[in-house]
Amino acid sequence: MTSTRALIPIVAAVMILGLAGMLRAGDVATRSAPPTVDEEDQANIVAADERAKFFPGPKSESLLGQTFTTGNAPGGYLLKGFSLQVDKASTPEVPERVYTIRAVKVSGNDTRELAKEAGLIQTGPWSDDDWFTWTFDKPVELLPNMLYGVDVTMTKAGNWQLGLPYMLFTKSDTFRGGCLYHRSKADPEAIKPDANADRVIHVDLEENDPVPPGTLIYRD
Ligand SMILES: [Ca+2]
Repeated sequence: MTSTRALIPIVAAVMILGLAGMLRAGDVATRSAPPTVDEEDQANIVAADERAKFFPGPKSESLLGQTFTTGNAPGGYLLKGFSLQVDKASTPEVPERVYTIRAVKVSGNDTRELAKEAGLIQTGPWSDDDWFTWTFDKPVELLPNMLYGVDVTMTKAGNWQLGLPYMLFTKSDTFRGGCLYHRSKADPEAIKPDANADRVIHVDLEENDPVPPGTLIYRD
């Protein structure tokens, strides 16, 4: 039988590993396999006919966004993250890149920010057709049957001459219920949607548990 004293270092080690895992949660994953599309996810995994150069900084084109419409699950959804597909391989020397991601509620050309997470770090090279995945540290609660958007900007790219990513999209409506957008230059709240374009994207969603009527919720 294991004594309590013997368990203490094990518990401490598990807590430290857990904390380290949490600190890494915001990093950007790069994979060659397309993301798995689970039941509640929204995805536009199609052959692209265009690509957008991903510039760092505040330019309009440097914000890569896509809107989508949630389904009718009564409890809504949890937005966990999203992935975009890159066109061509990086150059061998890839500096560290840092990104900011957002989830927004969309109404026409206006947005309301629901979540913004900065400092997501990408290191290492990528290959042709890889997928970049940005994950929210805190999943974002979404209501059913509403128009939302996810977008990403690059806040640090190192030396751009070492290569910038080119993210793929289609110049036609290949994804129902949403479209590609950029930032409108004048106002960070305003976006510039393009109804005739969609990003090659996977939006990671899961159904949120509906709270049954009359349920008591205890909080600390
Ligand atoms: Ca569309």
